[in-house]
Amino acid sequence: MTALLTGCLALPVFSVTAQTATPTSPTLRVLVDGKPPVVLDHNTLTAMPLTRADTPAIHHEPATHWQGVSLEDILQHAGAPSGEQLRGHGMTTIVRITATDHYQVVFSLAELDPMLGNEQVMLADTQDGHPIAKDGPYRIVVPGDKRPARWIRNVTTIEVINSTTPSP
Ligand SMILES: Nc1nc2c(c(=O)[nH]1)N[C@H]1C(S)=C(S)[C@@H](COP(=O)(O)O)O[C@H]1N2
Ligand SMILES: [Mo]
Repeated sequence: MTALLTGCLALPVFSVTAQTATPTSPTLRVLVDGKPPVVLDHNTLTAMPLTRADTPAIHHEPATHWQGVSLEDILQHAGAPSGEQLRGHGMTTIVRITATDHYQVVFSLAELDPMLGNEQVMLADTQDGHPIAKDGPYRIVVPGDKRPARWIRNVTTIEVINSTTPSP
């Protein structure tokens, strides 16, 4: 019994020690094929142009005011091609986003490009004026989607990958 109690008491102490060792400023990795990896911290993101969106109540999500930065701005910051540079094989380039629970979603680079699809997709870091807590610190919000399945929570990594298949 004493051994059992000691075991139970020791566990929380161990996990507190482990938590203090993790970084306090969460970072986001942006990996663009052929470019050096970019790690974005909170300060870099807040220096980028602010975007806002108001989304109505859909699915389980309440009506919400979001603030953050546009995904397109993040991709350009990390060196992804855009505008006139985005052509040919670039039409099969995908943007794959991964979360802490390994949920993943993809967009095409062309659907996000301001000269092509110009679809508004944001990386939100505040929800109704507060930092996104358990679903954050970063969540993708696609105000134009009819169902929030691509509103991936707890984003950790954004990858820009060419998905061209070899010719037969
Ligand atoms: N990280 C992560 N984000 C996620 C999901 C998930 O499983 N993991 N589910 C998605 C789906 S399918 C929906 S409908 C919305 C809302 O999910 P909820 O209904 O569980 O809040 O979040 C999306 N974002
Ligand atoms: Mo869903």
